[in-house]
This record gives sequence, C-alpha cells and structure tokens, in this order.
Amino acid sequence: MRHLLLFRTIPLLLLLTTGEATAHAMLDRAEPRVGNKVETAPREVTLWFTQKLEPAFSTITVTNAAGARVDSGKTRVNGNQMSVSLRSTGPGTYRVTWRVLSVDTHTTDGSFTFQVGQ
Ligand SMILES: [Cu+2]
Repeated sequence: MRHLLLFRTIPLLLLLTTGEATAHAMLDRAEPRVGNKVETAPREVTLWFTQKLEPAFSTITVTNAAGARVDSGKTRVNGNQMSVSLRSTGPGTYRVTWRVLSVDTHTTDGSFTFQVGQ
C-alpha cells in the first residue's frame, strides 16, 4: 500500500516542478545579441534576466573559438542584470556561458555565441 501511494504522488510533483520552471531566471536579452554579428569587438557582455539574481552565485564566462577565456573573470550583478568586461578581442566567434542563481534559489544556465567581424 505504501508503494502505491508513493507512485501516485510522483506525477503531481513533476507537474509542480514543470509549472514552476517559468518562474526561474531565464535569459531575457543580451548585448551583444544572441547569435548576432558585430563589427567591432565589444568591451563587455551584458545579460538581462527575467528575475533578480544572487550576485555571489551568478557568473558569465566568455571564450574564443580556441576555448580560451577572454573575460575579466569579474562578473558584476545589478538586480536582474549582469555583465563582464572583455579583454581586447579580434574577429571570430565567441561563446558566452552563463550560470545564475535567482532570488527564488533556483539555478539556471545556458550559453550562446556571437561573432566579431565584418
Ligand atoms: Cu525558479
């Protein structure tokens, strides 16, 4: 009997977890824009999220095509926005990887690329 009860509660838990996903901090927009091509290398990358972020556990890393970090390593968080400065970068494809802890204590992460060049 115990087992039957347990199995019956699982679908409900899954439903709650899925429904709640919309409340996590999701990437709203980025500068440079996701997948975009910019002519000149940006001085920094800024991301905006759908929720406020916990500064201590929210980071951005930016890597070049060879996988080397080109960010300063110091992510700055302000409300639902975070940014990181970039070292001088040349033409090429760059990957922005982000991981954030939102104020609702949930972690989300993701990555996207942008290109620098003519
Ligand atoms: Cu959440």
